[in-house]
Amino acid sequence: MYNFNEIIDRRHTNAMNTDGFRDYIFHADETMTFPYKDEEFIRMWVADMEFATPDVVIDGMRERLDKRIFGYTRVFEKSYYDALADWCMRRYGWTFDRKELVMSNGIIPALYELVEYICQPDEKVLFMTPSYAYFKYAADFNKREYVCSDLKNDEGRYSIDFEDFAKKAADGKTTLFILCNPHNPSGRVWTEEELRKMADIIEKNQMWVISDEIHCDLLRRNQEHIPMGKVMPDYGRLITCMAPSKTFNLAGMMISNVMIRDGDLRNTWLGRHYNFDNPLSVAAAQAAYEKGEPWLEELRAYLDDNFRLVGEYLAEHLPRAKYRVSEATYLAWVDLNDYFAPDEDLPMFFAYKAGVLLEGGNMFVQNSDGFIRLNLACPKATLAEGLRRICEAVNTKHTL
Ligand code: LCS
Repeated sequence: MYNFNEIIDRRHTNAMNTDGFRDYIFHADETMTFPYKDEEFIRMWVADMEFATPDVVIDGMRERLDKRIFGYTRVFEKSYYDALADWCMRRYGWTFDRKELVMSNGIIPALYELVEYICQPDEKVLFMTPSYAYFKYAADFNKREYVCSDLKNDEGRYSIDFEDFAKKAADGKTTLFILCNPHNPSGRVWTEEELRKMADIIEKNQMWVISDEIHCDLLRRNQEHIPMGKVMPDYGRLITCMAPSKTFNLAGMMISNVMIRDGDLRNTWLGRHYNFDNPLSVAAAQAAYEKGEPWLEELRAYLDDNFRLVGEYLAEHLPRAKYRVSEATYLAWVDLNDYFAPDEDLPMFFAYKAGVLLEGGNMFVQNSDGFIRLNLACPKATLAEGLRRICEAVNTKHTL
């Protein structure tokens, strides 16, 4: 039994979570002050966890440390591929050829590169909104236009507007679709039927697809993840991204897997990418895939429980909040439109009035006004205090 209730002090670790929020959420520097000291905040924002990385992963890094030399490193050994391919086969009934696998320091750096390699300057990138904002930033960075297809929201359950998606995909200049499965921030796990419908549209228009499956290991226990690679087994223009970073709280180790089917695109990548990996990260990722599964199963049970607790607390204390348990991720997506005007700055409100750091509103490109996103990957005591503060701040606002 792992102890997910332990509260771990993250100060003085150069953590984005503790020290980077002024810049990331508020575009401000250290002169920005709050009624709370930094260490008094309940932090429910950036997508990393308050839980320790599993011991088996730390041991993997330790074994690598003991080898004492940390020279230039790349994933050469087949054992890394075997660990990841076995993981995918065991959990998703899917596999990929070894030659397709390239490594990246992150999915985001990979997106920044792939958009450039795939899209000509006058071509456009399509994704679904609300969206993790870095999909847009990947287009902006490369000076490519982007096109959004708004998801439909029916009482908190999101679905794809296939008519709109098909129309936008049919534009000959829209050559790349970035799929987020499971979807951040809605928490949806796209079903086989939804994936097949998307696949038909993609195939008809011969679009490139980057399937960002970074959250796929973090499913609620009643859910099943289907890789797009399984739905489109013979489609060459598919890139699949997976990583141990979310699953095992290794984001700072900066290692992720990119499976590129198309040989020409892969050659472009290999020719232009800075192809080195951090030796400790390789050891950590391999140990995670080989030995991390029991820890992950306990983590999932803990997260399921946190999602249940949020539902119960909101139903009692903020009954007009719309909330559904996310099908995957550790991120809850809560509709507070009954309490706030659409243009209110929710991260600012909750930082000042509640001492809670969270993301929300226009941080998700579009189609997200009045929503907050809560990171539930924290000990129950932290979660309880965060919820208490959030609900109290909203209820106080409404009695003023
Ligand atoms: N793709 C998605 C869908 C994500 O949610 C994230 C992290 C990444 C990629 C980042 O990948 P990396 O470059 O670290 O491999 N999501 C975050 C979020 O929503 N807030 O903080 C990070």
